[in-house]
Amino acid sequence: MGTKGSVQEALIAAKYLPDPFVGSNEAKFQWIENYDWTFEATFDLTQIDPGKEYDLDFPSLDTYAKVYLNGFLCGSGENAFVHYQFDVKKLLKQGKNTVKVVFTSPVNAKKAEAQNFLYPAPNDVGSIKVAPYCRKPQYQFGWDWSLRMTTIGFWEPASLISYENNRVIGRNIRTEKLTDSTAEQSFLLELREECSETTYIWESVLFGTKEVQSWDTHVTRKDVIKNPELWWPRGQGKQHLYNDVWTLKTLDGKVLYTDTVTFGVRTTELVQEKDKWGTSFQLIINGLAIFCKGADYIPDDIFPARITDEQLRKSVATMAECNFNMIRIWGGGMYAKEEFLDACDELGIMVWHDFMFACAMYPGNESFLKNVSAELDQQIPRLASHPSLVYFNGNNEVDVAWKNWGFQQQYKISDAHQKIILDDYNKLFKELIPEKVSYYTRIPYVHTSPLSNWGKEDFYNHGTQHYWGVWHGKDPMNDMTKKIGRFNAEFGFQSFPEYSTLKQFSDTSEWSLFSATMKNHQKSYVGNSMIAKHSDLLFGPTDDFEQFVYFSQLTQAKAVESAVVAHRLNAPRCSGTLFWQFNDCWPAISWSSIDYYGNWKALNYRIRDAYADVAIVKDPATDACKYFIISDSPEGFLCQMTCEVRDLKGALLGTYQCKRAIMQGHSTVFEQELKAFDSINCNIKITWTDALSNLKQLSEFHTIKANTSKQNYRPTISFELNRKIRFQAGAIVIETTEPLEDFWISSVIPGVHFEENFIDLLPGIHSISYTYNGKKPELTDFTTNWR
Ligand code: BMA
Repeated sequence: MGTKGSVQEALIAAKYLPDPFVGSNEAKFQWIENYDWTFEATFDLTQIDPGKEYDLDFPSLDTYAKVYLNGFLCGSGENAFVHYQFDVKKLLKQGKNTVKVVFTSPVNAKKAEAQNFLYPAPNDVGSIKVAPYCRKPQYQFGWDWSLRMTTIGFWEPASLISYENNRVIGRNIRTEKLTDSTAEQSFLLELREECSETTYIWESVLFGTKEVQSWDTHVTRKDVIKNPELWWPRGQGKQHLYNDVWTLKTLDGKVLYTDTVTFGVRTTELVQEKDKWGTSFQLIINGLAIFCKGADYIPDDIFPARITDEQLRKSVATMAECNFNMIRIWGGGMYAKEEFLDACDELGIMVWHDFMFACAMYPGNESFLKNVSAELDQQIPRLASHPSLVYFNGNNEVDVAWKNWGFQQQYKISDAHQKIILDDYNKLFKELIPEKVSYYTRIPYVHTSPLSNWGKEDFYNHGTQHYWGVWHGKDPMNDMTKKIGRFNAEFGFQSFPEYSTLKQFSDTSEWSLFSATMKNHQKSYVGNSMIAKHSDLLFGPTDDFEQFVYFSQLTQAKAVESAVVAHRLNAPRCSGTLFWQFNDCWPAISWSSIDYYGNWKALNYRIRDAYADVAIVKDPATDACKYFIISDSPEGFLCQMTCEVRDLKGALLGTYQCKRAIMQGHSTVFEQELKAFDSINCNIKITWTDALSNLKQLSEFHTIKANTSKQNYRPTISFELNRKIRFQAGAIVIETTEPLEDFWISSVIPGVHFEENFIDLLPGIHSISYTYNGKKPELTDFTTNWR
């Protein structure tokens, strides 16, 4: 015990199978899911205390498992989202003990049910679609950005836990009521054993000691905080967190539990009202309407056991660095881990959490609902105890799929079966889940996202929207700036990852859109032709694969950046923008803004600027030289701005100044002054002060015609030598006599991160800082692209 992982990872570690990410190795793993597997481990116990209880504790069993201790069955699992505890007191031995976990493969476990009655599951690429029946991350059955890898094993290590009488296995913290001067908080501890009407002593450093009565498996207390300090989303105030220490004791003084507890005080509401545009979807935190900015989050790895707490914290730190205030945990993956949510609490990232159902229809029979209930009873209170968790969503695209994807005809579903499927939907997403959510929390819940499909004009006026008209439809790229929902929970465009990532899974001889390896790493049916179509339109066709990779990133950045800017400019009609998708679960061609190895694509750099709380942005919908200042800052401020216009050789063409009182929302800057430059190539540099009086700067090219004079030109690249040496950091100097548009510097060595990238450089000397976490890069390790 003490280890974690899956059959698949064990076979890789034993060198029986190769790295599934490389080439088309994925195919070599597919047989595994058709077999049942047994794990065995031993541990020594020097002593068994007869006065104590003993549990075999499995934070995760993935998925269909029977657990034996010393040859006797002690428990079983059927839901990878449930934390299992099995009472093993009677089975333990002094000395050597043997634990055996026998896994039935997810396919074997569910194929009879799946063959019997069909629930459409278009992303499941297996021959028998078992995904809807399996309470296991749905992306592992195949997705349009994921390989198929149905892991069998443990995401976390198992352990043996001993305790006296009872122990605490969960908690629930919530703000019941908030006024200007008080917050009413309720706190709950969940006990391992039922113990109705037992009296306990609950000590709290913040609130004092109380005698509390248990009911069922719960003990609760209510306390009032006077003049509470609130938890706010990033940009709207501080993320105040209260730290407490709780101890639960029996009346005769035995300690059942003692732990530090961190919580925040906030309220969260969702307004969905008819208004002059249609139907709103506005999140209100502590009484204040918030414009939500962020992305959709998928699991960081196809192998859940590999995801480290450090990685989760780093992801959240990057979100904060990129000015997100929200992240959506998408329903085809896994429930967020504590480390992830702790980081969101600390950094003010609001969490929109889907329940784990996506793009398929799901059963609603008694045993399925019972299984889901076990997951809800654990996950809802755990998740909801975090102040960052502000919204629960029933599923990803299940409702929209049923109504619009043509399942009924495609799968020839009889009327009677259609009725069953729809009833099942209602039982799960309109009865069971909302009942559980309102039982445990005050957090708003809606049964699905999106509430409105993309397509017809009026659809964009109501509730949540996943706009896929450019990728899955034939809409022109510019529609990203026009088809604006009331809350845009998904929209995106794919790109290729950078060269160092491509090298991890392909040989340079395979660097073509048509190689088997490249095709296997593109899982969307739309394929690379959609990237090529828009890239060709924006940047011209190219036969050079490496240049295409670069263009693909610029195309993606342009698509998504223009959308989020349009969404922000559309506030308050529009109240949120979450692009698809933040991360990757393997090195792939996908919608991600950060690749599997953590490298930032062009999109991620652009998003950081576009999401700034106070941002200067160019009009995304036209080619005009028109700039807006957008502020999410809760307070107004006075802004002093200067604009310099130069030709692309650097000669000054004009200087303009203005002072503006900036209120929340947006206003136009330098529109009249810049009209004269609409149809010429120039560089626009705007310098201004933000709400905190920081000096900020935007400098970019406004190019109408491509500059072809630099085709064979090479700038000089060197290391900056006079810089104070920081640990694992450096700077690159770029000396150029030509203007370099969208200048990209990347490293063939993994782990190098550039502070800025994909930037416009006028002739002159520029420097870009970088950090590295592996081998120190040499000059020859850097690759550059520009236009
Ligand atoms: C959305 C998501 C995912 C999918 C993406 C791209 O619908 O919810 O299911 O990966 O589109 O097609």
